[in-house]
Amino acid sequence: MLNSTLQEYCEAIFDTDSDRALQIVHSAFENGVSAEDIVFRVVIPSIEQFLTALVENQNSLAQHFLASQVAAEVVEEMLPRFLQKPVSAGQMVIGTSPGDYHGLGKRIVSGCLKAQMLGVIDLGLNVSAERFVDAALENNAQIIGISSMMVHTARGENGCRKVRRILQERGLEEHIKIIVGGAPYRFDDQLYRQVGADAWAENGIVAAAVITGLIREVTPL
Ligand code: B12
Repeated sequence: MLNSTLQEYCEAIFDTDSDRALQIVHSAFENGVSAEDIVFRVVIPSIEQFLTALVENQNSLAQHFLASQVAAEVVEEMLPRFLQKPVSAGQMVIGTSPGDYHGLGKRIVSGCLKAQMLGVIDLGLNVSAERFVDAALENNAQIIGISSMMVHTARGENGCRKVRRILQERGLEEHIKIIVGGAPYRFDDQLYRQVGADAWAENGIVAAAVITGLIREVTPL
């Protein structure tokens, strides 16, 4: 049953038919598949499949985008139906760096992370360094995620570098970690260090593992 649900669900995403994808998980749930199995054995494997296919140029960005957005929606719907109350892996805020209006990558990453039990608060586009830090404190987030698609917004003084300075000045470095992502970091895998981030990740699946590691290093406030 689970294998056929996964296959039908992936086919619906492949056809970019989100209504059908949702219908498939709803009918599986009504037919006795647990909320846990829907999340961990259908939705997350589907994102992994679409990401692998994207890397191998076998599907499109639209399909990957849809896979992560539908995943986030299903997870939000299924969480209250878990038999055991799910443990949140942690909390993060995410946004694009000042001057950067490329929001698509951030939305995909957020969808993937929500599907993997991380609380994600999306601060939107063109987020100032002060706002990143204030929002992290307001929401008890251990992680600040900064998305930059342009070289100057990744390297610039007002983005990650400034977030790092503020964390230093306010004595928050042990409590809040920074992860960055976006094309400039893919082209130079040491850039994250130069701009003062704690880590980078090339996509949402890798990001979930990296973030879980960072959260272990955080001292709670
Ligand atoms: C779509 C696009 C746009 C759209 C953005 C629409 C939107 N709502 O997002 C529009 C048309 C608005 C746009 C505008 C501009 N763009 Co543009 N744009 C692109 C394009 C074609 C694709 C970007 C994209 O969405 N990629 C797909 C996503 C899924 O990939 P991604 O963002 O890398 O995200 C993945 C990972 O990086 C990672 N990730 C992303 N964020 C994060 C965050 C964290 C925390 C983590 C862990 C991981 C992570 O996970 C994601 C999912 O797998 C790129 C070229 C390209 N092929 O990359 C140019 C590009 C980024 N744009 C560019 C430029 C120059 C501009 C403009 C200045 C053009 C102009 N003259 O007006 C403006 C700037 C606007 C601004 N101030 O931001 C340049 C940047 C050059 C550079 N080296 O700096 C590029 C590279 C094009 C080029 N070759 O010249 N653009």
